Amino acid sequence: MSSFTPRVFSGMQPTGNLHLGNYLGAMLNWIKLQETHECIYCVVDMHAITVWQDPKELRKAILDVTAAYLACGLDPSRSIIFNQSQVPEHAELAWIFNCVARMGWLNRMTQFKEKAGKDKEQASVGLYVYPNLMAADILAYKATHVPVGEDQKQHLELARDIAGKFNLDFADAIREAGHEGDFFPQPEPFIMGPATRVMSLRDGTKKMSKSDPSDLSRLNLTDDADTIARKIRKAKTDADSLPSESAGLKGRPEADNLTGIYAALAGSSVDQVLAQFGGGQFSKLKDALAELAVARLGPIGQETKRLQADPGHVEGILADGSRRARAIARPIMREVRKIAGFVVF
Ligand code: AQP
Repeated sequence: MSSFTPRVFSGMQPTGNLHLGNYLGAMLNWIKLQETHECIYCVVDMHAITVWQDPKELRKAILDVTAAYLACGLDPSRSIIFNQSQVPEHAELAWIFNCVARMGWLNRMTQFKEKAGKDKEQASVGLYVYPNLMAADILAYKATHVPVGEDQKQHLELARDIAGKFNLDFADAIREAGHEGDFFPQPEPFIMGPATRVMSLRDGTKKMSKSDPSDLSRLNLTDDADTIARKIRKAKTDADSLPSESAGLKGRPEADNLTGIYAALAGSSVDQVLAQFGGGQFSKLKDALAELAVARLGPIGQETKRLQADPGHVEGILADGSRRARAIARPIMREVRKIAGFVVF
């Protein structure tokens, strides 16, 4: 049994509009966890600059993502909502973790390989050490649970390795500082629901992503009804009819993706969706999916736009959240400094 108080932490990058992948892979679980856990939700602006961001656009994107958080149902009276750069303990702990994590561990990270592409020499150093900052985001709050999409599983495993190595390397210092047992928890990933990896609407083998150059590849949470319906109509499919059981989705990434999306939006299972649409043409599923997506995402888009028109309100929520987040992170970081052997006044 862990002796750590359960605490949830997660974040999204302000690198563009939130999309259906962010919503189904992470946000739906964030919303649910507010009912049962203390939750801290961050707009990870320092992660965003690991690839170039125009400062003016970044500023707007931070407020837009916050507006989307609120429109989806995150409640600032229950959860802490803030932007990462307002709590300097994230960067400070990340430096300690840069010195704990091993090059060999980071060299295995597939997201760096994908994002850096062929020209690794030109990638920022920040992109390479991104997982160390992510470990610091979580552990600056001693968070125990991290709801994320499937793509973040490897980074979470690294965060666990970093926590473990810190606890081991500094075991004596942790004890001498008066802490019983481990200093950091081993954060658990929460990867839940029928759509933990939503794929591009144009290519069922590629993750739906903010940075895909084709807007047709994703449903943005701010798309209007016509755009949502058009994108679903144009979504790539294969030539066969839909199978009646989930085993029949093997090797059919587009069919798998569309049924998973439908199940997640309807709050049902893939088997239930196939019981309804199996044996039929894709067009039937697409019509129903367009209707469902408009019903679910339309109100979120409208509320996001309403909040975007009131940046003062959104900034106030971030300012308040940053104060509350810092009140938790500051004493934890002070202990880390002592444990590391720094002279602390
Ligand atoms: N396609 C996806 N399916 C399921 N979950 C997803 N997530 C992202 N894409 C999918 C989850 O959303 C959370 C926030 O992600 P992020 O914005 O911090 O980073 P990302 O994974 O890099 O998102 P993108 O859209 O792919 O951005 P770009 O294009 O900038 O790289 C995470 O929990 C993630 O798992």
